[in-house]
Amino acid sequence: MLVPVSDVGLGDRAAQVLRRNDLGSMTAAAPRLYPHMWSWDSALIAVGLAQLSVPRAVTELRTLLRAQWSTGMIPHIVFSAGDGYFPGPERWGTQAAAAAPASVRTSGICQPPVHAVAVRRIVDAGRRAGGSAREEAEAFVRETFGAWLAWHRWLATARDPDRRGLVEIYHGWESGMDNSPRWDRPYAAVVPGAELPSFVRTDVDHVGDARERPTDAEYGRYLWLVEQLRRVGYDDDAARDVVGFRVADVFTSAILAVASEELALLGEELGAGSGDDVAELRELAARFRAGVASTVSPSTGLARDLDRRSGEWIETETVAGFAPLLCGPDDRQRELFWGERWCGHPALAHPLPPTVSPSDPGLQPRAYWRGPVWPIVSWLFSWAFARHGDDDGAGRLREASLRQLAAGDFGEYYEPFTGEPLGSLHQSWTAAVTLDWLS
Ligand code: 9YW
Repeated sequence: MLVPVSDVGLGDRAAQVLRRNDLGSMTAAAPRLYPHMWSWDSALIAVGLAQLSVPRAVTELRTLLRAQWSTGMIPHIVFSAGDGYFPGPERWGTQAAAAAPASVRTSGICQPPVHAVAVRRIVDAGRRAGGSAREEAEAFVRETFGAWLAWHRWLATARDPDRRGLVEIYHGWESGMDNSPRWDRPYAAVVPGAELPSFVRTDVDHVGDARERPTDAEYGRYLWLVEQLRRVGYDDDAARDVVGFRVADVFTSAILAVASEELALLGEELGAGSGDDVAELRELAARFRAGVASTVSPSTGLARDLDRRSGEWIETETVAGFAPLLCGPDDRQRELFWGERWCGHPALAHPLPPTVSPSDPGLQPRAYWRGPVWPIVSWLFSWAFARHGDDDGAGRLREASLRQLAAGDFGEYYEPFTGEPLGSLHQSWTAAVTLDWLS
């Protein structure tokens, strides 16, 4: 019998969320709103699971890898048997795609490559626990190194055809930051065709206030892009030519840089992959780090995305502008991050990075990726700060986040000025990063 959540501590409550959302060999991203496995969620969920059980964390990532496409792409959704989410497998129509796996139903686009970061955390947890946990974690790296390498290689080729060191995305969903104002300009050029099949949204049924979700107009554009990709069978070359949204995403590029470095280190430490593989990953890390640095605006000091269709920089001040801080220490960015335009803004409930600068009058405090604080974003920065030796920065994010999370609702995102949890509650990755912060 389940213990009532109010009777247990934060770590126990977080563990309980992961147990309740556990579908067996995958974890639903959220109990009702997202009844399937999402790619970057599953990686962060594995980070939390590793604190509870290394074998269960390994299972999560094995399930994800079973959905990997023959091109190397890891799809953004792996569908469970559950329903109630739109667009589901029929709308994606990936069965007809040559590269899709035969026995698993998936979407046809990807999400940020945080997976090697999760593999590193699983190895760390395995080593702390010792014995069979250590053996299993290390064996998992040896067994799956080639699959992760194929994933990074796909991003570096299919999605960076000109070798700029920037990953191109074909859908805002691929950034993980679906309706961020970063994408407003490129989306304005996406005009749904009359052939767009009609649709009924289900997401608005699962949140208290529809204004916390993207609008119907936004959804029409999202589904039109799916339609364009579906019609070319999700073929990488054809997709590049037909899709109405092509943006070099600086945040995803930074994640690819740092995750490639982690994978190279794991390969070296554990004798997984060849010397050439490790060297290739190091080259990718250097290429994407340089790509990220090349986007920094001299006036704002923030990194920018590049709209590949219009050739224009995207100047919106969002948290993605701190992409260089994921790659390594950067004094100017560090000052900005903690300064008054961001975490040091006096009106914030907690000194944590909102998705849009609190000094920007366009910030919408309750609207999804247009203002709220997302705990997983704070976690990524705290992980990166610790990795680069900035223990003070990592500690500050950890403490503020644990204060934000103390009520134990594990919101999908939080109102930046009041600290109220928003979106779906009992969100798996929010609970997972809480467990990591408590470890
Ligand atoms: C959707 C699952 C996903 C996240 C995304 C987030 C949201 C799905 O939920 O997208 O239908 O809106 O934007 O980053 O992976 O948690």
